[in-house]
Amino acid sequence: MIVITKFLESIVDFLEKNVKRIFSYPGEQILPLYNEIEGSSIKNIMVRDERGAGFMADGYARITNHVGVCLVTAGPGATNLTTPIATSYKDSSAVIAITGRCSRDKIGKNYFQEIDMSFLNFYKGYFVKEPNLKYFEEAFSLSFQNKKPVHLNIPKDVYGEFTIEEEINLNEMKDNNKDNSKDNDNKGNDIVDKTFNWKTLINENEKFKKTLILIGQGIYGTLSYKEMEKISSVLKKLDIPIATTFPARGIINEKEENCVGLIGRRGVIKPLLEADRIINVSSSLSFNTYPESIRKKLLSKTENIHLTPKNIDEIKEFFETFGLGEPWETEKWKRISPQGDYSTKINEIIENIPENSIIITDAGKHTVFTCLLKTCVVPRNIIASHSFGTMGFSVPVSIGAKFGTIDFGIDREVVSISGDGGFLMNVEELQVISEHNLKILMIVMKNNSLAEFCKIKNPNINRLADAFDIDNCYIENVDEIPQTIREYVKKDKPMLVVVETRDEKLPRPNI
Ligand SMILES: Cc1ncc(C[n+]2csc(CCOP(=O)(O)OP(=O)(O)O)c2C)c(N)n1
Ligand SMILES: [Mg+2]
Repeated sequence: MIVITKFLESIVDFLEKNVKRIFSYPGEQILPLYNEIEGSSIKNIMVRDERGAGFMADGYARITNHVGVCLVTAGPGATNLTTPIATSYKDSSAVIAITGRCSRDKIGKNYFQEIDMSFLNFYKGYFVKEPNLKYFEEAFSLSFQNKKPVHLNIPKDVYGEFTIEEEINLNEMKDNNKDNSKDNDNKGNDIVDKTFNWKTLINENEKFKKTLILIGQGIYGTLSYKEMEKISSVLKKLDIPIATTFPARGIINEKEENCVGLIGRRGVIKPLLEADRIINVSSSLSFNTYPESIRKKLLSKTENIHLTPKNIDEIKEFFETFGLGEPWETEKWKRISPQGDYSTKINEIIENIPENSIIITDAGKHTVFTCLLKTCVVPRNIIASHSFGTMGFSVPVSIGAKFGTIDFGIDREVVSISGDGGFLMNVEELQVISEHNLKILMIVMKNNSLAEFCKIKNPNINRLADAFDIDNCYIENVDEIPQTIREYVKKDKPMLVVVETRDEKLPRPNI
């Protein structure tokens, strides 16, 4: 029997099979899809600003290593998504952004909310010009495999048409697609992309006395969360020193003997300089990892391996073979000792939350202090906007990460650390935390300044939390931190802690 289905039902059926949850905000141009999802098995989280939807999808994707999906309307809904989608693009996070559009006959005719939305195609975007699920299949697969945001722009009238099941030539689909304008794989243009069989490298092992393995977050590939956690037990058995980029921290427990830890601008430099060969496994080698002044030199002794494993066995095979390289001693990354009031308080927070907490920072001084004070022991111990430095990131990304822990059975606390500037940027999403009683510990470091830029005046942040019916407290003294966190951990609800701090200069970056 041939079943003929309307495209709207086919989409929801596809989504039901592929995602547990989406983050959305309604509007005229997506209403058919929005309503159909409401009546489906997919959990629909209504945010309070589309930026929230994008950031939540990002947080969800980073902790689960699955895709995070957001759905917003045309025009202003889509423009509000630009910052989170750019953030997920720069940080390689698997976000699917679905946007609405007026019906096809009105496109380009100055219709209400009509605008070319290809600005969201930072990595890839599809204009869904006909009712074919291939667009969805291709978008989900690309985003999941390559850990990048992919945009689907759907005109309203397509929903009501019958689904076409015939194969589309995907290349043709791309070429014919006005809105599918960019195809950018985000490689630094000074990195020579050598795609070769890594097994040939092993034959050269004897030529090198000091091989450093450098790992980036690309190594999570399409592993399940449980497999991400297992990588450390594979790596710790190797004799060879292993360094990580910031997003990959915790991939090997930083307390392990052979773990060099964070290298680069905020990490150690010596191992990079001392190594006679660096095997870069799945890192994009940003300027934070290879700082400008030594970049050329480092690139000249780096072999790039783009390993995107589908399961832990692929990682085992690769590293066990490489473990044959010779052991050598080098400097390791060490956490700093807190100096002033700001770092002492951040340190006290880190010391008192569970070691495996998912800490989500914002952009500012607290980001750097958290990075320098935390020893990472598990993957995604710190989630930050590493490459885009986005203020307003922490609260909504924490919400997405929290929903990810719920959906994938990940038993870890979620702790958001923001500055008083960044916290106010997405404060409306406190409503989502309150409505869903999400157990997130929100810390606001109140130094009454925007980093080194300027002084600021703040509203009464505790009263703001009251307005959202969220438990909150105000701390001036570092001694109050342990007790406050102990009590929080026992409860099953969110809390906001405003920590008054004196300002403190940041340690200088390495180079
Ligand atoms: C959206 C956005 N706007 C501006 C900046 C530039 N910027 C980087 S850090 C910062 C100040 C952050 O202040 P706050 O959130 O209070 O954190 P603190 O440095 O005080 O810990 C600013 C304005 C940015 N990174 N992102
Ligand atoms: Mg501040």
